[in-house]
Amino acid sequence: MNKYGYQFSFGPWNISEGGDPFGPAVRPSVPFATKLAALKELGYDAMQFHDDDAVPDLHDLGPAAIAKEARAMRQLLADHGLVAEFVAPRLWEHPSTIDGGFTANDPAIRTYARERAKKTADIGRELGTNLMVLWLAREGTYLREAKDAVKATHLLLDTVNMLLDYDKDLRIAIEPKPNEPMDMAYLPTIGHAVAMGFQAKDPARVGALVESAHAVLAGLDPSDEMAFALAFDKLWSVHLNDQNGLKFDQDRAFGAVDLRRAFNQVRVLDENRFWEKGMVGLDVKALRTQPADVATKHLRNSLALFLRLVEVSRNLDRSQVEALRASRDYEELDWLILNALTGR
Ligand code: GLO
Ligand code: MG
Repeated sequence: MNKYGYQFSFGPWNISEGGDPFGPAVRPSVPFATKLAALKELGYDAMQFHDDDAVPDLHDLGPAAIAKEARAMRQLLADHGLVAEFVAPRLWEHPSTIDGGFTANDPAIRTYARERAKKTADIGRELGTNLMVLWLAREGTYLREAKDAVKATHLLLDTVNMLLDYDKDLRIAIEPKPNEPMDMAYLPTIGHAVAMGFQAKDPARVGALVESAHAVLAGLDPSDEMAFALAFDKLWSVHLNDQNGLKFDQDRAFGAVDLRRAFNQVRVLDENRFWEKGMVGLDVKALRTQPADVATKHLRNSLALFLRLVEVSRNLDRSQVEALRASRDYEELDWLILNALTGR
């Protein structure tokens, strides 16, 4: 915890080997224990998990063994003074889920996906977190005719309701992304996620996670996406990072591409006391060019930049901002912000 009250998190996938679709890993894989130590050293407070980050062999284990492994992970975190922020079902790698899980055309695969998500909820309970993130990676299509989109929407809603029934303490944060790996995802924006939540059987337990890069890929501004969720008290976590235009999902260090866009995300979060609502996750990836011994600097930079931008936001002359809004002198407001961002 820092003096501003924010808690920071990342996931084991944020210290990676640098493989991309065109080339193999270029750094050795880092053992989980080393990642945990790095998390602490870098000033972070919590780890984010996929179900199989916490329980790698979950496919081969029964409920009791899964619970035991998850409890051991919770203890390991506690030994480092850390906690788990959330757990997410990794439904995009298994051979069964090539065409999605919850929205697959094959009912047997839908059953697999739902059963796996229930295991994820069990793991979360043992890890000491009731927050489940649903990044619905393959719940979409490459071609529109491949699935029935109305049915798919109902299948997603049924899945959310099933999970809410299964675990009465569970809170679900939907992490939308418009594309990649699919051409088109069924829940591409925060509006979609929030609508799904309001339609669910217990709307108070369904919220959203905004990832900066995903909003940019949807052609939207991440701070406005965050604001929309905040307006309905639905923003339960964020994945801050950066993205250079409409390309592949880059997961660049926070603020590395567009400082002003980063500033506005921090401003919106801070103005709405986000530190009381959720953790600040940094879903950032080291560049493939980064040598192995310096491959956590993206995490260092992202956290430090967030805190600097909190200061910039808090030091803004609010009465001047109000006056410039009132007089519609947005050129002067522009200058005020640019001065703040350049340390004047
Ligand atoms: C990929 C997503 C991914 C999720 C993570 C948690 O584009 O951002 O990193 O956030 O798997 O579900
Ligand atoms: Mg993410």
